[in-house]
Amino acid sequence: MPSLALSDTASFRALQHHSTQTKDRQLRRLFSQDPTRFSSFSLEAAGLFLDYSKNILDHTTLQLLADLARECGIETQREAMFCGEKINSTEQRAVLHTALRAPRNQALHIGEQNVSADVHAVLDHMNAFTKRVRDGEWKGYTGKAITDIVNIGIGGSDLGPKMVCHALRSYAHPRLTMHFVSNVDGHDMDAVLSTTPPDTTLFIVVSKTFTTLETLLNAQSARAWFLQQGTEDDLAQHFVAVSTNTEAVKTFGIDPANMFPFWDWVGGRYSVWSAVGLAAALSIGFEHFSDFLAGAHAMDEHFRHASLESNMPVLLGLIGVWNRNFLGCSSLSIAAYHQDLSKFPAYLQQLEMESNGKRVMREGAAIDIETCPVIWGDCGTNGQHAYFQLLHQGTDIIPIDFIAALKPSHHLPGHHAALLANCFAQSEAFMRGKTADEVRADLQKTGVSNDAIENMVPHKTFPGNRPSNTILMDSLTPAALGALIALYEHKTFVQGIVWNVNSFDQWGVELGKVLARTIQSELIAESRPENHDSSTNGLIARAKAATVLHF
Ligand code: G6Q
Repeated sequence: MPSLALSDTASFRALQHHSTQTKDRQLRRLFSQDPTRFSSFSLEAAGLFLDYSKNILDHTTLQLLADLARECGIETQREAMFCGEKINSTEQRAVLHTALRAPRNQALHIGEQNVSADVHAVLDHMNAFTKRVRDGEWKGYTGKAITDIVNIGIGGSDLGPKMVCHALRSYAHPRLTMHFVSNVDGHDMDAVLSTTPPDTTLFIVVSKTFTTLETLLNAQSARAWFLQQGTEDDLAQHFVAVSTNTEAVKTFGIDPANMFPFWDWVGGRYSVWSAVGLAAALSIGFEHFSDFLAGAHAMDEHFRHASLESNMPVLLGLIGVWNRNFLGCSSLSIAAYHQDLSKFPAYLQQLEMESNGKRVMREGAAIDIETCPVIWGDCGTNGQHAYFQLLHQGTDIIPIDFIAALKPSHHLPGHHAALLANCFAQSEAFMRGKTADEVRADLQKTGVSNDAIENMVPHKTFPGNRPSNTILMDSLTPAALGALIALYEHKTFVQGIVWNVNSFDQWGVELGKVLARTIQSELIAESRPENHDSSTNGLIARAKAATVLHF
């Protein structure tokens, strides 16, 4: 682990030198010079295929990046994570989401805790519970089977289960409609409560701390709504909790028998594998949820044991470092060519930006290079008709991760070939671009004048040389999704180690949890606020005047 600034390490300097020597490299030329480029720069692991040949790099770049990873101590840190060392240094916690998806016989103890026994006890509880709800044995207070499930949680207690339920909706139980309420904005809860029948709705209150304002307020509103029809005695059939905080769950009024625990060594954004994934397990069934865990475990095994040079998460992470720190790319776009992955970019946004959006090193000194790029994106082909323009011809170079499944989970003829054709055509276009001569030749065929052609050439020219990765899976199964998420989790870990940040704390999020408290009390109070700047005072006063009855 470097205690020096990263830019002072030998491997970082070697990469800087290499990047200045190779800065004019063109992907087009790299492909035409080496017909084996695709096979040289692609690999398979845990059911996923990664083509990274359309990045502006060569074998030397990769070797220098692997040297950097080694100099940063990636192998030691990786083992420290898997073994349960307290690598989350600011919170003094282990980081063990990998233990949540390890098989029952893979023993792990940390301190007094038998981690694998505890993890599998909760999984067994989830198995029994999901079976009862799905089979219709778990009844609402009028004796009818559950039809609607509302997951109340925010951030890591929402994005994971919501994304997984959506991604695996082709596996969903036909009787169960899944809802997710996260925002403190009452419109979110109101919209759900206006459609759900109280006697067949099950609420899962998901909060690691059970102190999060949004979640507790939403849970209280759901409880009050429920009690308009049901009684206090009926609550146990309609409210379950997922948390690390048993006392707060009891105080809220949820029977601890209906609580699914997890542990402080599970970070919110890494928690979908724990009981936080209960909504997903209810929707897709426990067997499929187990396949989802197994897919992630297969990626864990690959990440833990493969050499750095042939390790998919390591390569994805190091290519990201190359693009960010040596090619100056400040954002990464995720293009999921699968409608069921439409919530995946938002999930990755939290995973990467909350983990590595940091400006000090683990030891506390300021970092002297750039860290996490902005992560954003949407589904292909929709993005092509919106922001892809900027990706093709804008002034910034924005690398793209294309993600696609080779086989669809629908039977509509023609659609899947069109989808994949667009995915592959876009990555080709980003790589090749279109030269001025190619534009001229095209325009000449249309018979327009030379003057008109020259006017159009700059507008129709594409610089190309835009880096991209393409990740393919056979089809979007629970196992493939598990492997895909684990791939990005470990990629995030690799980058965190290289940038020497603590990827497992989130002080910026904690700040948000306290910031609004003062203003909320001022909004309700009689007096005018005076303790802020004139803008904040003015906004508060305006809100008080307009909406006093609703507070
Ligand atoms: C995730 C973050 C954050 C967290 C939410 C909800 O890594 O810590 O997104 O998940 O703030 O917190 P609770 O689960 O404690 O309600």
